[in-house]
Amino acid sequence: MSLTNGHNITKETWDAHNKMMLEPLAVNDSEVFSIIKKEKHRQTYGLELIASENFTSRAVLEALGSCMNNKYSEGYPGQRYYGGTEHVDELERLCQKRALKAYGLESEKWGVNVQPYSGSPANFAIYTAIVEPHGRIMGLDLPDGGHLTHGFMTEKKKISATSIFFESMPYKVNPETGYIDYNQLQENARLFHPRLIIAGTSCYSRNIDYARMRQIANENGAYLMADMAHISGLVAAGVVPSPFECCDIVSTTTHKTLRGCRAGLIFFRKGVRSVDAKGKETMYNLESLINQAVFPGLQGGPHNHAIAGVAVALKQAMTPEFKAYQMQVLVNCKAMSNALTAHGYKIVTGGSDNHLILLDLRSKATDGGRAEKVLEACAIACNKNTCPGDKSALRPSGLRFGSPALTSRGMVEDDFRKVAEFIHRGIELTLEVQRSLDPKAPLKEFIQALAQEEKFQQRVAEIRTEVEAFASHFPMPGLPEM
Ligand code: DSN
Repeated sequence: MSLTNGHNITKETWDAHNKMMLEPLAVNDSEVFSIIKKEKHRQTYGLELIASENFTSRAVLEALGSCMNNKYSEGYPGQRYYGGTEHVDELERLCQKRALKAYGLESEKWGVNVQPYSGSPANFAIYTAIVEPHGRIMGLDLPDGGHLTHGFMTEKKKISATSIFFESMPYKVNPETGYIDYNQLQENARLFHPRLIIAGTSCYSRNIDYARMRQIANENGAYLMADMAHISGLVAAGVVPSPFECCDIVSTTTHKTLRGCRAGLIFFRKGVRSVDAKGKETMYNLESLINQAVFPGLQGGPHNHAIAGVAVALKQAMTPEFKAYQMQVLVNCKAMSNALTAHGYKIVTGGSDNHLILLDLRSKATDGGRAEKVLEACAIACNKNTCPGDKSALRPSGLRFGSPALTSRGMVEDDFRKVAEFIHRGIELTLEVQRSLDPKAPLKEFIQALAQEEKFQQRVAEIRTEVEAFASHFPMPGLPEM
């Protein structure tokens, strides 16, 4: 036995270790490699309609998979707790500069923190920075299209930490129209006196009236924050209204319409916040509060590989090609919405100003959960969602569809009309399965019938084969093999 050192490690073991460190994934871990290959196949041969998803570019994935992953750099550029940070400093500064430029912001008036790991930590950092423990926040209720981190709780339970550590009073959409009920928000804000109002959504197909929300925030001396996660790519391209004009703070994820890797950003205002009747100025002090809340308040070392990926995505977001893409996202969504309306479906609010639609299945005597399962079996990925006025979040009656991911594969309006046709066939099959069962049969029984009855499996196979043949014509962005 030839030993290499005093730890009883043989030369063979040490050589094997060194070889392991250089092996490609396919050789080193065929189990993980094969799962990734299966997921790649699912993405390539399926129709990805989840409104919050996208296919990022090869360049972003290369940056994400780079040696930037290896570096610790707690702190901020120029003030780190580790040595060897000269290149991550350069990277983080570049990412900050690009983030401001992508949204047309001047560095005297706005700053940005590019370290949040994703949207949920970004939002929690904002509340930690400016809302005292048990201070009051108002966000759009989750069943009405808001996000968990906008203070979600049910009658029985505080679900999100944002409703445990802060006092949350949600606002709602009008159950008839599906539009945000700004009048009700205004009335409730006058009683609740929130410290922070959140203008942001994860399932809302219309533009937000930021000016109206600014006015409501001003009446109460509240901060106005936008969570533009869903629409941040559309905002960067200038094809939907920008929240920056009216808001004090803007948070976003970077992997939805913005099409980067998974991460988060927080933009905050700098300079003069308000001027009173005597001309006395009050200044913003958001920069240090937010930076401290992100690090060291909530996070440790920034994910420098993610910052690299975000920087690349932001560069792409400033190109004419990106603007063309976002314009196509909008028209594709409208084409899908119109085609589904022509098939007799009800779309909440009657259509869409952005990248997503919410289909209301209440008039079809089925629900989102069942339809989602059938569509999934047919290689169409979307998600069940509550519709305004739904009595129970446990049986949501809607399906949410978004156009960003398939538009990244080059699809245009005609392709989305074809996609709508596939969705329609999947929902028709859902109704057939449902008709074969007791109307009160639980979801489990529905799934069993779908999986076990030959006639249903045959129909699934027919649709799936056509979906896969159709999807395979469109190129898949990203790394060729992964
Ligand atoms: N979970 C995301 C969505 O699907 O909308 C939001 O973070």
